[in-house]
Amino acid sequence: MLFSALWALIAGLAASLCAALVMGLLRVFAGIPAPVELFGDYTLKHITVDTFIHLLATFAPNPKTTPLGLALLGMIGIGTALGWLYALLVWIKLPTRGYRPGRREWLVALAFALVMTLAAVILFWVELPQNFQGWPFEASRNLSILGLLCDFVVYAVVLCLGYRALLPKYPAPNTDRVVAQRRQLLARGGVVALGVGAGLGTFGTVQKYLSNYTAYDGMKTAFPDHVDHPITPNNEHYVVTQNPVDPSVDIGLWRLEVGGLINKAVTYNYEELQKLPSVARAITLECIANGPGGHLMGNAVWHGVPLRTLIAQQGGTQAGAKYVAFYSVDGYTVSLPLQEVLEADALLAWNMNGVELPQRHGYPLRVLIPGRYGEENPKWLTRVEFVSDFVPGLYSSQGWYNGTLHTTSRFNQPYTESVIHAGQRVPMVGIAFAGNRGIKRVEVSVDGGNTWKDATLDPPLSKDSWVFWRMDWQPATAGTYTLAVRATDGTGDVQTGRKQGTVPNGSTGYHEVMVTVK
Ligand SMILES: Nc1nc2c(c(=O)[nH]1)N[C@H]1C(S)=C(S)[C@@H](COP(=O)(O)O)O[C@H]1N2
Ligand SMILES: [Mo]
Repeated sequence: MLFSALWALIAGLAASLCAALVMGLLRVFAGIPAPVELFGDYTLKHITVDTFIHLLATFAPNPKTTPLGLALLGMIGIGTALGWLYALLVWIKLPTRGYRPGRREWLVALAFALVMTLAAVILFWVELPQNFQGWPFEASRNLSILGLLCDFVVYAVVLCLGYRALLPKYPAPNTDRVVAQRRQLLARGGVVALGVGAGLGTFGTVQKYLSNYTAYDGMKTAFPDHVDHPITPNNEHYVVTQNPVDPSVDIGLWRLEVGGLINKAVTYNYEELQKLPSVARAITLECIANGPGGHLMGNAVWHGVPLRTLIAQQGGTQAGAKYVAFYSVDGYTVSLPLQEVLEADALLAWNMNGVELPQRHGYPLRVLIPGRYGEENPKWLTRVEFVSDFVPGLYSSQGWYNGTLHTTSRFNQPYTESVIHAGQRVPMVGIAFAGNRGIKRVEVSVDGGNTWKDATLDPPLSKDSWVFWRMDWQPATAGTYTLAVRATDGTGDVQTGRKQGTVPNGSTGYHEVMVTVK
């Protein structure tokens, strides 16, 4: 019993490593999400925003790779332990005869593969439609299921053959004892070699996977010399992504599908899509995690087809279409009230500042929803569905705010370290943003919010763009000053001074700068 348990664990480990190698290869070469990623996506949707923030801090500075690595080790651990369950179920009396697994062993192994696949498919059903090469929705779900089946079949086959090979045996009749012993040794060596090889192979594929790691996640918009360009250059635009490795879409495989409660469903390839009537518009994006004065905000000219145009082309939506759901190839899902999205004139863009969408900004297609935080502007779009009910996604499931973004404003200059002399003219400049509500007025205070004066506004690049404000200040006397700025949006609502952190509703409060006048 003790012996078979030991051999079972070794077989289980070799089988787990082989399965891990297959998972890695499928992920790296076919874009099929690895079970650990599916597990991660599933988990992230079943925790609250507070737990999420807590986990981010716990696993800092590698909040994505550490948990994924632990999940992989955990999976290998479970696979190893299951070798023992397998041994229990096949119940082979030792020593045994022959290297070929019997019927019962094959049946148990088959049952293992099927039960594991079924369990994963049921548990991860919502996460399955994702593929990092950009396969469409249904195809990607089928590929993910096929991938899981492959992983678990490989596990089961190696477990079955490996366990048999490892077990001590009666010498076969008419064989020399020495020959039999050598054969046994070779068989055991073979299983160990297979395990070691698969382990090394897994290590290699993990390295390859991590060579595309999204180290740029959370990158802020560049702010050289405390200046914001009216239009942020693409390579200086802030980036946020849920993925440890972003999709790298094969444009030949990719499609945009439009369906649900719409009169004519349609599928476009990249070329057909770009023939639709299109427009270009400056739209500012801001992450919900952007605090007062923060730089998780950028402005770009996006070019693509308005959702309205697309709907008109397809004969209009049907009664009962209350929400529009966007599905991305990385499994990211966002849904929004249709009415609001149409009023905001949402855009499906394939071009950013005059060039094809950069990979990290959602190549080949992303959605812009003016008035909403970045989290509701899906990248790598592949499917648009008109539906009667809200479809939950990652951040809405965690409990992040999903309403219109809060009005914000900030100073670019002066800043804390600015050298200011009494009597000198100091140009003050900054930006204000209220999504598609626009900015009507910006006021600046140089006395910590006691008195306010109007700044002048540059004409915005569009109704959805941030606005630059300016004002000159001539401090008469030396001392320390607290500068503050507040904006009034297009509806006449004044930005609130109430300080609120970014989690979970998005920050509010004025951007304040303390400066010293000499
Ligand atoms: N498919 C997909 N879309 C996504 C995300 C993502 O992880 N996957 N991240 C969102 C978040 S939280 C933000 S703030 C914006 C950032 O867009 P950017 O990287 O182009 O600036 O993309 C949003 N769209
Ligand atoms: Mo975000």
